[in-house]
Amino acid sequence: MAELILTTFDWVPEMPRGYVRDLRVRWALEEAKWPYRVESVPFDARGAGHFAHQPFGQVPWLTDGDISIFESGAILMHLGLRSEALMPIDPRGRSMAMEWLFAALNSVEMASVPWSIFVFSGIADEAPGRKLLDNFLGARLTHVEAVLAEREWLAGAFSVADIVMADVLRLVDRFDGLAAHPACRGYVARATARPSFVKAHADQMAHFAAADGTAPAQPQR
Ligand SMILES: N[C@@H](CCC(=O)N[C@@H](CS)C(=O)NCC(=O)O)C(=O)O
Repeated sequence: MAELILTTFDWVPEMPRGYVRDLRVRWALEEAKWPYRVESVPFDARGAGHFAHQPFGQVPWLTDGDISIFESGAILMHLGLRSEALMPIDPRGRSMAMEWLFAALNSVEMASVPWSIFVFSGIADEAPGRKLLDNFLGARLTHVEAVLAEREWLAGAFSVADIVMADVLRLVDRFDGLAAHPACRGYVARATARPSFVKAHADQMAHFAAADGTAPAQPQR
């Protein structure tokens, strides 16, 4: 197997620490028990080399031999196709993992990110558009809640779909958006109690703390 190199920013402000999407990749690599190296690109000065790997100037991307792949979902799919610890190998289980991986990104995160930007920005509850976003996210969460009330993991065994869905829901939970969705909350708690998440989270915190000389914070959900 070629050396796996995960690239993230050298530093980010306090607020996104613990939530930068390289965490999804770290988590998957920990679950698969594959060694990897972390490289950094400047947060403040994004050069042509950065855009050559990630056309939006974002992170993360993964280098696997002569393959360089961006988008956390695509990276997890790339890894999942090579490890049963990340994706079932039977066709039914595999298609379930894939559909839920896309659902996490394209049905839930598409609602949760605009909502969390609104909430994080401190825009008043009665501001125009806020109700629309609350309802949009609430509808998606209602359906995920019904599914998670019935199963431990989305595709039978734990898979990359759970890494992405739990990470998406974790951000909503950070802003108290899961208060009315106990099954979603329980799922986030279950997923983030996994040793691989705890290590991935601690490693990300340490990575960013090293850049500004602060001590890493305690692991959080
Ligand atoms: N859809 C991308 C999103 C990547 C993304 O939003 N990365 C953030 C860090 S979590 C970033 O690089 N933000 C800096 C920016 O957008 O300029 C993925 O899942 O990989």
